[in-house]
Amino acid sequence: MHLYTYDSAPNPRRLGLFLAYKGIDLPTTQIDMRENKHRDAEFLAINPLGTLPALMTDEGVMLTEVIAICDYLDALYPDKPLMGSTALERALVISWDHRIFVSIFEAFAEMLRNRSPAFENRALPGPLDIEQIPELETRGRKRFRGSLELFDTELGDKPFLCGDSITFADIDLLVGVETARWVKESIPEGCDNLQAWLERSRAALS
Ligand SMILES: N[C@@H](CCC(=O)N[C@@H](CS)C(=O)NCC(=O)O)C(=O)O
Repeated sequence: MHLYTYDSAPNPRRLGLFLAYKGIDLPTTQIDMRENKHRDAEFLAINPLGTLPALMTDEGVMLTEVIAICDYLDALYPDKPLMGSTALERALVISWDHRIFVSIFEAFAEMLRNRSPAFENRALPGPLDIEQIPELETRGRKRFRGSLELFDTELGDKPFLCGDSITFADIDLLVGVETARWVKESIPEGCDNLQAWLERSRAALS
């Protein structure tokens, strides 16, 4: 197995926290995204999507989606499960995770990538040239804040998103919330359940 990643980027960090919690150590190559190394022909020959992280399995299959990599590794390394231990728990983790990806990570990308000259013609991650739509920045902020307010209500007084123990869904929301600093967003005022959850999740992962 071989992991290609860039530790400080948000999607690689989702996987990095998963690996650290489970104590999994993989042979790894860092691809410097600040230097645009993920768009070099050399890396595109490995992962034609040009996205990170990417895991090459021992069978020579390339996995490019963090949720799939985590699900695969949780099955291979069952100690300290993060993807749920029953069929229902697993469904809940995937359900939360999908919602977090769509409503938090995509909202973040809308805010980050639709104005900055650094992302000109690269408004979406990946190999396609996609023009910016500046209005999406405002929509991203609305999606981000509104989704967190909904999550706050749904979380209520549960310790973690899926119940009593931390799962990959909590890791994803934590990375989504912490990365939002880049676009000057955070947990909205009054979301006290989420604020307490964030402290609990940080402690569980440390
Ligand atoms: N769908 C992928 C997303 C991976 C992704 O978008 N990673 C970002 C880094 S945070 C990336 O590679 N961006 C490449 C680009 O901006 O062209 C997943 O769920 O893992």
